[in-house]
Order: sequence, then C-alpha cells, then structure tokens
Amino acid sequence: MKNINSLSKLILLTITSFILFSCSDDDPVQIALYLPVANFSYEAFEKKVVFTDKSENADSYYWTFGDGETSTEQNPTHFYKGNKKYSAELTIRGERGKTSSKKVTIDLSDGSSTDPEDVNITLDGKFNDWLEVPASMLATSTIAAHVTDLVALKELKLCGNDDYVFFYMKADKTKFMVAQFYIDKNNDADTGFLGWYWSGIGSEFLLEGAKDDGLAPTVFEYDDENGNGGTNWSWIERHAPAAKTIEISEFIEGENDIVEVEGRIIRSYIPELGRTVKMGVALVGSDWSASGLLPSKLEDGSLNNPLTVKLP
Ligand SMILES: [Ca+2]
Ligand SMILES: [Ca+2]
Repeated sequence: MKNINSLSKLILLTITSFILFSCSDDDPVQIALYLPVANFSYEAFEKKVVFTDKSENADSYYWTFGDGETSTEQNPTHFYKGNKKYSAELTIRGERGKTSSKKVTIDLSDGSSTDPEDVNITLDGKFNDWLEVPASMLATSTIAAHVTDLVALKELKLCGNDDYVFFYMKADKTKFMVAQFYIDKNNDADTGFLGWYWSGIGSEFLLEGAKDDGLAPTVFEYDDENGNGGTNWSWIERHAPAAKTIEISEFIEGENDIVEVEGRIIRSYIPELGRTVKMGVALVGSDWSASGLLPSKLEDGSLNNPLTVKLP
C-alpha cells in the first residue's frame, strides 16, 4: 500500500503558492483548494483486492483495474481472474470538470491460485480437506516438545471464509472438558481482554463450549468499560449455549485417548471480525483448571504469540 498524501499536499502547497504569487484577478486560494487530487490505497487477498479511496475534492470516480474491467464506485472490491501484475488506475473528476489520476501496479504473481472464498471445510470427520487450504490462509500450531504443563491440546489449525472460522483440534479427551476460543477481532492488543495465555492479544470475544455439549459455546464479549484496560476478567454474555454458534464433526477416536475434531464458528455470531484476527485456544479439565494451550508457552516459560488468522 502506498500513500502519497504528503506528496499531494506538497504539490497542492506549491500550486497554491504559485497562484498566490502570480495572479491577482481570481480568488486564487479557492481555486487551489478545490483541485481534485486522486489517491487511494489497496489491500490484496489472493486475487481479491479491496480499494479504498483517499482522494480529495472528487465528484465522481472511474476505476480501471488493468484487466478490462471498470467501476464507478468510490471504494470497489475487485476479483482478478489471474495471478499477474495489473495496472490499476483511479481517475476522479472534480469541480469544473478537472480530473486527477493515480495509477499503481498490483502484483498478484506471488499469490496462490485459490480464492480465499474457496476455503471450505466439510465437517465429516475426515481431515484431508485441510490439506487443500492455501498456506497463506492456514494458521497452525502443534504442541512444542518442551511443554510439560498444559499438554491436553496437541494440535490446532484455523482458517476461514466469508461465513465461518474453521478449526481442527487434536486433544487428549481425558483432560478436556471445555474448549475456550479467544478471538482478537481487530488484531489490536490495546482493545479487549489481555489474557494470561499469550502476549500481543486483546480479545474481544471468548467462546466457551463443553465437549459433552458438542462445543456449543457461550459467546462472551469483553466489557472494555469495566475491564480496567483489559486486565480484569470482565465479560458480557452475548449468546447462550443454546445458540448454534459452533458446529462440529464427530469426535474421531484415536489411540491413547486422543480425539480429533473439526468444526466451524459461525461468523454472524461474532460481528466485525477484521481480515486479520488473532486467536488462541485453551482447554479446561474437569476440575476447571487449564489443561491445554495452543500456541504453547515458550521454552523459558514466557508467553507466546497467538495464531494470526487471515479472513476474506
Ligand atoms: Ca473434513
Ligand atoms: Ca482487540
């Protein structure tokens, strides 16, 4: 993303000064101030590119995306069909028909050929579909060799599409009664609950579901007003366990009390998820003390980072 705001301000200032010192007839300041200045930023997710207009003094917008497609929206989202370099240009029209343009080259050649919308996991207790998830969209964590405490959760995978956040867990069923999903919806540790499990996460949501109840969770939203900067355990219940916020496959039994399960969190129950969210999962045993944690703590006992999940 490039921002030429300061550059455009400099140009505007130069133009303003030029007019001020060279003309005396018209109202020079007003002419300069209303000149249109095209500007925008963009964010690419695989082949989906979200454009954000940052122009000044625009009355209309005309985008060419470099693939033959155009748009007159202010903030279009465009889906490219290939993985190439595209030259996208915004032309704006302002007062008195004056125009201004900005062109950028968008390089999609590094991306995978799969659209983020195509990420999908079938809750059938067969886990080969996780291998189809593009690496850029998959967040994984496996229990580290040094971990001797909180060993119930062995492996965690997360990914998402427009409708769901999918998860895969491998756990010791004898040490696992409740799963807690901590979700930092805006990838901002300055908002939400500052947990004791990971560093750099401020969780807006906590989903807490019992294994014997199919992980049907209670959805809690963090109370920032009473959270004392995120350090108090201060949550407001948003959805009771009866709400089908989570759907899962069967628990697939393996050797040594290990179970595997895949599931999905329905995104409409956890509003305003950004395109980058931080997540971690803690398991709780039958005595309500923590029994599993991924990502694990670091070898020196300090807190690890949570997983970063990319969403479309
Ligand atoms: Ca599956
Ligand atoms: Ca946050």
